[in-house]
Amino acid sequence: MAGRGSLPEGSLFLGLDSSTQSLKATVLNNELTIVASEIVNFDSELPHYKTEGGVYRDPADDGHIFSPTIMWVEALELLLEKLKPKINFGKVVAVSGSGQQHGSVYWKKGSHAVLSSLDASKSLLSQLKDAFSTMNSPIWMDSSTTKQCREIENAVGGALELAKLTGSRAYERFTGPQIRKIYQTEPDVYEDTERISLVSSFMASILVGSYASIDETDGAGMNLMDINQRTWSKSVLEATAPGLGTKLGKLAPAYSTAGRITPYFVERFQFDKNCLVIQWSVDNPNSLAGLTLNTPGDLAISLGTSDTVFGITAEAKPSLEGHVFPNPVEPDGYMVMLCYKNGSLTREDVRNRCADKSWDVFNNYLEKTPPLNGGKLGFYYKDHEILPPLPVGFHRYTAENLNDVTSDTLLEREVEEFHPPSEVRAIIEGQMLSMRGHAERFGMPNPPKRIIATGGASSNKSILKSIAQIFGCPVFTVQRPDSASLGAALRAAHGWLCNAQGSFVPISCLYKGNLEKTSLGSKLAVPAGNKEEDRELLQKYTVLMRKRMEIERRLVEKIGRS
Ligand code: XUL
Repeated sequence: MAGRGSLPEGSLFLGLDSSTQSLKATVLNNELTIVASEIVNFDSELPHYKTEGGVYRDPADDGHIFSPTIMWVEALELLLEKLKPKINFGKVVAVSGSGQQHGSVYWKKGSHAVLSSLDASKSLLSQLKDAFSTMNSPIWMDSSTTKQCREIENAVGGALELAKLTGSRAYERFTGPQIRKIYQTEPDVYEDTERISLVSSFMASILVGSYASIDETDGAGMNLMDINQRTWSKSVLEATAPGLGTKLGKLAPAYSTAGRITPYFVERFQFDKNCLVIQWSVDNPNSLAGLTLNTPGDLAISLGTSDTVFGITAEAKPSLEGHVFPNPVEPDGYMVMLCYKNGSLTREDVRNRCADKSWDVFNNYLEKTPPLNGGKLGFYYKDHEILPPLPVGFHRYTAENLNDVTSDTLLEREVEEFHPPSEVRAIIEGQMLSMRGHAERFGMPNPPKRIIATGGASSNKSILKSIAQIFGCPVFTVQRPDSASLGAALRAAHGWLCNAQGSFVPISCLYKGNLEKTSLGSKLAVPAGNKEEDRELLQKYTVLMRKRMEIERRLVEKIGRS
C-alpha cells in the first residue's frame, strides 16, 4: 500500500475526455508526468457517422443538435487500440474520464443484462448497438428546449428559485429540459428507457460493465440536483418527467470509485483485473482539477469548442447568470462557470472568411490592429448562443468617441461590415469583453489575480495578449492545452489514493511542493502591463465593455430567447 500522497512505483493513470469533436487520452505515471497521449477525431476517423464537428444538426428542428451515441462506443474501442502499442495497460491502476457536460444517453429496457455480460471475442459496437431506446444523444449545443425550460422554471416558482435550488436557472442544453422534451415528444422512447446516463457516467458504465452513478459535479448540469444537499430534488424531478428518479439512479461524489474494470477490458486489452474505474465527471470541472486551481481569485479561461470561464468558490450563491457546480476534488467546495457556445468553430469561421483560412494570417491581423480596434464591437453568433441567449446572426457597431472619453457616454453606430483585419480583432476582443463583463456581473474577481488559459486556442500568443490587456492581469498557460483529459488522469490518481486510504484525501497531497516537476505546473505566458499607458488602456476597455453589455442587453430585449 502506498503512503499518504504517494502512488505506487511504476503505476499508470489513464484519463479520457469524451468531448464534442473527439475522444482523447492522457496517461500519467506515478510522478504525474505525461507518458502517453492519444486522440480519435470523430469526423475524420469515424467518417461513416458523417458527423460535422462530432454532431448532427436537425434541419427540421431549429437548434436541435445531437450525436450518435454508438459513435462514442466505437471511439472508445478505437482509442484503446491506438493506445495499446504505447503503454502497458496492465500497469494502469486507475482510469477516469471527462465527458462533455449535459449530453444524455438512453439505455433501453433490458440493456443492463447486455452491459454486464460483454463478450471479449466481439466488439463493443456489435454488442451495444441495440442497447439504446434512441440512437441519438442530445448534447450541450442543443438549444431546442426553451419551452421545457420555462415550464420547469414556472413549476418551481421561477428562474431564480430554480437557480437557488439547482445552481442554475433552466438552460436549453441542461439535461432536465432535454429529458422533458423526449418525454413530451417521444413518449415511447421515454417509456422504453430503463436508465438515463450522462456522457460521463455512460463511458464509466461501459468500463465497469454496469450502470455507473452520475457524479455530483456533472449532476449539477442537469437542473435536477439540489445543489446544497447533492441529492435529486423531488420537486424538480416531478416538474420534469414522471418516474424520473428511478431512471437516474443514485448520485456519487466525483472522487469515489465506480467499480473495478470489467473482464471485457482485461481479456481484450490486458488491463489488470484490479484496475479501478474512478467516477467520470465533466470536462470543465476536471480541467479545474488538472489546472490545480485552488485559490479564489484565480480564473481559468478554456478556449475550445465551447469557451468557458471558471473559478472556485467556498459557497454556492447561484444567480440568474452563470452556473454553480460542486468542485470535483473538494467535497465541500464549489466552482462557478460561464459557458459560450460560439467558441473555436466561430473563430474558425472568421479565420476562413477573413484570413485566408490560415491561423498565421489571423494572428498577423491581430498583431497589426491596435488594441480597442478603433471602438469596433462585433457580436458573432454562428450558432444560437447560450450567453447571451441570442439567435444565429452577426452584429457590428462602432463606438464613436472612444478617444476623448472620460465618462460612459459612448455613442455607437451600427455598421454592415468591418474590413478583414478589424473583423479578426473584433471577434477576439468581443469574446473577451463579454467574458469580462459577465464574469464581473456574476461576482467573479475583478480584476482576477491571474488567468490560466487552456483549450486549443490557448497556444495562440496573440489571443493571450488580448486577454491580459482586457482583464488587466497576468495570463498563465499549462504544458498541455487538453486539460480535460489531463485532469481526468489526475482524478484517476486522486480517486485511487482516496480508495487506498479508505477516505477522502486532499488532491494537493499528490503534488504539494512538487508541482513544477510534474506535468501540471503552469507558466507565465503574458505579464500584466504595469505602465501608465497599460492602465489607461484597461480603463478604456472597461468603458468599451460597458457599452458592449448595454448593446447586448438591447439585442436580447429585441431578439433574444425568452
Ligand atoms: C458546459 C458546457 C460545455 C460542454 C463542452 O456547461 O455546456 O462547456 O461541457 O463539452
